[in-house]
Amino acid sequence: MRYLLFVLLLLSGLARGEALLSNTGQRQSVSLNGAWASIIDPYETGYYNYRHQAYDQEQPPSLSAFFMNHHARDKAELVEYDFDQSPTLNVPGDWNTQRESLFYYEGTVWFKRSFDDPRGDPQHRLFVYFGAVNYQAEVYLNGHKLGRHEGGFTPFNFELTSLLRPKANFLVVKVDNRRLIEAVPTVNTDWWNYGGITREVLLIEEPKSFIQDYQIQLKKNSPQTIAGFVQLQGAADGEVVQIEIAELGLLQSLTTHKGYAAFEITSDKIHYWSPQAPKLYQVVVQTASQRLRDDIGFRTISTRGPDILLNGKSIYLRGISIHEENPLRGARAFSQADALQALTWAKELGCNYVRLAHYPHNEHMLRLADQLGLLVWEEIPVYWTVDFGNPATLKNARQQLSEAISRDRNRASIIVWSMANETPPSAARNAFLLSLMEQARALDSTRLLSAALQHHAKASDPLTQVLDDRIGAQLDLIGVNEYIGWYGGLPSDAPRTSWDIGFDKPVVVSEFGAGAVAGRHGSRDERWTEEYQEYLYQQTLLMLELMPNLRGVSPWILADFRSPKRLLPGVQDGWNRKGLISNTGIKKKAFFTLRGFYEKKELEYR
Ligand code: GCB
Repeated sequence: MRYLLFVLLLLSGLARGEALLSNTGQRQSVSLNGAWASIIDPYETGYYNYRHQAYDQEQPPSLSAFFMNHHARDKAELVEYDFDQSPTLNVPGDWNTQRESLFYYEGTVWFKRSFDDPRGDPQHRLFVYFGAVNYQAEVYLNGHKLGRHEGGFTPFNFELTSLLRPKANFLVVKVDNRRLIEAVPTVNTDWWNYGGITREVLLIEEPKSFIQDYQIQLKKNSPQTIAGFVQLQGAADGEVVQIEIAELGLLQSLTTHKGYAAFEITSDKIHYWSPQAPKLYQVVVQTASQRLRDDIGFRTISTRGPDILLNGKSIYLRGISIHEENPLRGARAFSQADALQALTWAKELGCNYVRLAHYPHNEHMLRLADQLGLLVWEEIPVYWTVDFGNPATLKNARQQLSEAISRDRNRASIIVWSMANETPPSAARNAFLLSLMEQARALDSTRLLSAALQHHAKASDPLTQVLDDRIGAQLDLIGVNEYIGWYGGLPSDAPRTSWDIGFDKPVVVSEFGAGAVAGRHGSRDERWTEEYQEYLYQQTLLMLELMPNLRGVSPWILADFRSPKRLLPGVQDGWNRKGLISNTGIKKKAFFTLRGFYEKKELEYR
């Protein structure tokens, strides 16, 4: 029985990773970014023996297992892999764009990186932190399994302390980006399935008792109360933690119980964060052994009937959808510079809002959005037809959602957690989304919950579009994707369309768009020309002015992005061309159409 319990614990630990360290940028760390040895292993030879049994289930594992990083001890020994003779791949980075032969590769790649114990204090603990690995990661240190993680866009970490050696530790990661029916997202997506260790890797040194996570945000409906919690790990009962916001003259001491303490602090001096004035306060969370700094903004977000209220005032979301791709490199984005480029373009467009589609983007995007004053819709990759009836799929989606919220809950820019994109209504789908919403509300009750829904034409009148997806009744904000004039009808149908909205709630058109090849010109009726795209924007914007409850829009999409589904030669060539900016950096005509609309909207909602 005890053995069974141990195995269960071990399995659940392996599947989940460990409690997430937040605000990693401020922790004492050493970067493991750079060149990692890599072995491309399409048959998973380094993972399974020839009877297809996993090596990491054997005790001790065979030296043939790649995570053993074995080297022949003498000339007679047979060893059929060698990280040190293998080519390297850069971390962070997608493998697809680092080596031509990997462009379409979907499968397993092993990564290895060696390091010496970096700790300044041998009493301290050491963790390895991955910003993201797409899609599945099995992580080993010095031949021992640390755990596995599923989900390509959220962070995870493992403690290494008990396995550390002073010199030549070897960290091995098996990365597998095969698409799977039961995965989140599932096999079918309209974006590139970039594989690799796609975000930074850090070794993080922590004292024995340390600050693992905290939430410091305004309490819902209570603009003068800063509320939240601090969670310590390894703390003795009764350990004290302090929260200080010097600029507001606030200093609060909390006594933790089992490492946890909740708090509320009031102040009538808060300058609220907003796109016009993205004020961030320096917040310090401190224990006897650690001091963590964060820059946090305070704002309220709520709704009243069709209005979205930011700090109590009605706003219109002038947005744009963005993928986590640098179009100029045609590669997965990961850096501060990539984030700056995307968000600078959004600002040039006149945005006060961005929809980060279709999964949580890297943390630079959120930190920068906080600084630049851009409101954010963050979403998880519950996209199209995930396996809604599968409990393991739900567990996975819930985990990705919690990881996203744990990482980003202190970013004032985020006003929306989105549960899903264009998922087909059914009882199983509704139950799935309700479970996610319950999870989101339990972790963070302060933000609006949304999803990008679909609409349908009224049976008796094709020019009336109905928005009545029942899940909308549970959402705070209704997102709707519409492609009138692209996937059906003509652009000129848009202004003649009326909308039957079944909810007394704010509506955001989370997508509309048309494909255009930058530099291709012709009549406004000719597909793929800039003129067609421009005309579709003009016509759609006329429609939006008449759409009931509309309080924002995030057209599809800021820039052309790679998609293996977009195959038309000479036009798409593997790119979704709905960008307002091409992958050569050219702004298409519709960019300026939208900018003009946003200039007008900004004045209207001043
Ligand atoms: C959509 C999807 C988005 C696609 C887009 C398109 O509705 O949400 O992921 O890329 O349409 O271009 O068709």
